Order: sequence, then structure tokens, then C-alpha cells
Amino acid sequence: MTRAGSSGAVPELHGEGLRIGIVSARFNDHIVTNLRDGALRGLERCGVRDNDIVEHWVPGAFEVPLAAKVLAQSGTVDAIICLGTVIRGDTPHFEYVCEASTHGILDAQMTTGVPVMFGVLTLNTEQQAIDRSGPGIDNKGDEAAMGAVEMALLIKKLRN
Ligand code: INI
Repeated sequence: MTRAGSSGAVPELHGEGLRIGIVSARFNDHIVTNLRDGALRGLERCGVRDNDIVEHWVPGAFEVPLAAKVLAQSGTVDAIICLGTVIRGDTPHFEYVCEASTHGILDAQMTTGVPVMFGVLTLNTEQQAIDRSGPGIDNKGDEAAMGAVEMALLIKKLRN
């Protein structure tokens, strides 16, 4: 599978044998379920086997980083896809959840050396969430899945 993009140098993504974790936040689960389905479609297109995918659900985007970090530390997966949806409300809560989730996911990746994809939508409106979680390859879960396979292959290559 070749990932579409402006650069001709995007690699072929052969995910056979890769073990991929998915950590999904239940908050706004009507959107996150569609991101998760998109991620599974993307992984399947890249040849990742069902048996090599491990899934975990957490309450909200705030909890995603800890689950991702502990999963990464377990040494059982080659990359992790984090999924969630944070929609701006009337209070500053949105900013705190987004910031904690973003920084935490980055920390999980940088402290473990396991690629951890940021498939957490941070949005102003529900419509923006719907637009980014549809059935096409522009689904952000699908996009995160492609990133997970690309990064897992790259990190394996760099380590050898
Ligand atoms: N969690 C989300 O994943 N998305 C949101 O939009 C959201 N909002 O708006 O509050 C949200 N909050 C819950 C948060 O992630 C934690 O689960 C909660 O604070 C308990 O720690």
C-alpha cells in the first residue's frame, strides 16, 4: 500500500508481522468508534493481521497517554495508535484536556522509543469531528494507522 501525499518518496507500507496497539478514548464514542474503524481499515490495507492488533479503551483523552505509555513499555507492540475526540465547550476544560493528551502522547513516544500516533481530534465543532471520521481514507484514524505502520517499519530499520 502506498500512502498518498505530495512527496514521491513515501514508502510502500508492508505491515505483515507488525504488532499494533490501539488506545481509544470512550468520551464522544460515536466519533471515536468511527476513528477506530478507520484505523482498522488502514491497518488491514497495509497487511497487518487481526491477531496482531491489540485494543484498549480508556475513559477520555486525558487517560490515553498513560495507557499508551504502559502498553509501549510492555514491549508487546511495534507502534501504538491513540484515538480520541475533544470538542471545545464553554469552559477552559478543552484546553487542559488537549494539552495533557498531546504532551502525554508525545512523552509516551519519546520516553519509550515506540512510535505513538496522535489520532486525537481537537475540534471547535461536532461537524468538524464528523468530517474527519468518515468512511474514506481521509478518516483520521485511517491516517494514524498509516503513520503507525510507516513509523514501526522505520524504527525497526533504524535499530538494525
Ligand atoms: N475527554 C475527551 O476525550 N473528550 C472531551 O471532549 C472531553 N471533554 O470535553 O471534557 C473529555 N473529558 C474527559 C477527560 O478526558 C477525562 O476522562 C476526565 O477529566 C477524567 O480524568
